[in-house]
Amino acid sequence: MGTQSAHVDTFAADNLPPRDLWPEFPNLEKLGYPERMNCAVELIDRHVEEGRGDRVALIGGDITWTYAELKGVVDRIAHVLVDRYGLIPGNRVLLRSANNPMMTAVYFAIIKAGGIVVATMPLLRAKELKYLVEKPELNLAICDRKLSEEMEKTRTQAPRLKDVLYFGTDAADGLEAQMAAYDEPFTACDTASDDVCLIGFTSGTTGQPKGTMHFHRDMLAICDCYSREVLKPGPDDRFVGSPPLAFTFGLGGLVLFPFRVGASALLLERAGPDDLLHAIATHKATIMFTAPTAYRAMLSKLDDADISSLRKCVSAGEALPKPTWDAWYEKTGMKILDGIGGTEMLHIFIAAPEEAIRPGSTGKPVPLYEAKVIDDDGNECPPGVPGRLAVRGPTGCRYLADARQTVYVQNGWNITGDTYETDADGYFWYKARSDDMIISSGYNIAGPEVESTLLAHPAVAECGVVAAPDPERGHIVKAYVVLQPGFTGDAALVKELQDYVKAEAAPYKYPRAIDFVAQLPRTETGKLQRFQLRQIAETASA
Ligand code: 3UK
Repeated sequence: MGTQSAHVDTFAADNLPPRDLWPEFPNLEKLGYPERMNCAVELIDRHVEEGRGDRVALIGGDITWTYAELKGVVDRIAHVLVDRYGLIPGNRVLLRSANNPMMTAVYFAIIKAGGIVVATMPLLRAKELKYLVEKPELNLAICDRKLSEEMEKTRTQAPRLKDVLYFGTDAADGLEAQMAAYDEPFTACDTASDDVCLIGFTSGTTGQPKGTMHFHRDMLAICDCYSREVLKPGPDDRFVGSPPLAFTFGLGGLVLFPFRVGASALLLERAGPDDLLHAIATHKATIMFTAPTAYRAMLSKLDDADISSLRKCVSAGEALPKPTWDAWYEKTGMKILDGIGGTEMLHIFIAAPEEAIRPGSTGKPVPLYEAKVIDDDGNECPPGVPGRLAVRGPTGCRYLADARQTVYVQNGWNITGDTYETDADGYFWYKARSDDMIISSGYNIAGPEVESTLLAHPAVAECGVVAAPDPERGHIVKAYVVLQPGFTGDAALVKELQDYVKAEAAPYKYPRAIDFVAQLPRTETGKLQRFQLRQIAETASA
């Protein structure tokens, strides 16, 4: 066994899955991490120690903090947590805030003190928050005052939550007031590199959300694999984007990656397409992280925007359709970096650097990761044959006390739930979530492929394609379409779109039904909620 855990509260160790249900971690040793490390030290203090303390770490609202200033804030918060709230290594702390510098400082203060962060999406309600208090058995929450309403409701519904500490307030019992009493440096908890520091909950469309447990070393591994090898940022980069920090896509892309190289992060509490464009122009951002739907929404606004500072754009969360990639390239000259990641894997594990991109393909396994497409018996599918995506690498799935561990991890591989196909050159092509495949008259049809075809038609702004029950065919392909301004959703347009798909794709894939809608149901992370569309389709045909 490795080095001793620093956790005094052994909840994490007690609730990790049994060792034989963990995935394998090939290539982990190649990263050469020491047995003991605290990722807060590696990502923040290291820059101060090595003379980069004056560089800007965080910008947001009216705050600009250098690395030295951020370290000072983190240290004061850590003192408050340990001294006044009795935090001991291994305790879980719930964190609730929109993306901002203070949230980030609290995040690292918890980790620096040896605690475990349970970050939550700002839009969650008390009913959902209650589970995120109870499942990880925590008794302290730290929350932006602006979000106090649901927090207070949560408190009445989850009595084990003893303390709620607010920031963004000048109240005497608020975090800022309490921090003022401390100005000594805080000595980081001497954690093991495989001590848990984050429990990231999946958004979970069905059943309870799953808590994914990540170690200090995992926080660095995603920086040293995807970011260093594919994204390749430098210290002068300024990162911006939309995903919440409670979503690990946002955590990595907006905080860990810039911090690993001593770059700057611009954090926006509101990060819709207009906010993003405005922030890029104002702060001269160079690297953007957002979801495919935001790229599409920005396309029509680029003429009035100044994005000349931008040099790299990353897309993840759902498939990036080729028409979106093409349109962005045509308008900006930039090749969007698509990448598939997951909460279980912490971040992106298949992607391609600009020079190796094949538009429409997700790419190849990120260096130090391995991926394959397998059939129902676990045998590898040859190129061109769709199957289940399996991956392994330095990070991987460990659910917090959850029987679904054996669904995600099989034979040491992480099974993401996606249907993929490889080509002869080893590129990976996304088909659909495995449970989103449409079976119509015996044909297997991937909804996202039909969506991608429709998106290339000038009338289509957004679309979602799902199975609708049909007495004869079992299911039919049904499209929900949001139109571009200036188009009318009438029978003629339905026919035109159907003919268009028949001409561009195999005719059996064309949507036999098309509904025009004002918007599509999406998660806070920008994902299309296909199960919602399926329910609407079912109700409509009943
Ligand atoms: C889907 C994609 C096609 C896919 C995430 C980057 O999305 C993230 O995590 P989640 O746990 O969802 C994982 C699932 O989302 N997906 C994500 N990216 C792509 N499908 N192309 C893509 N580029 O079904 C995957 O299994 O919410 C993404 C980094 C960190 C993340 N947590």
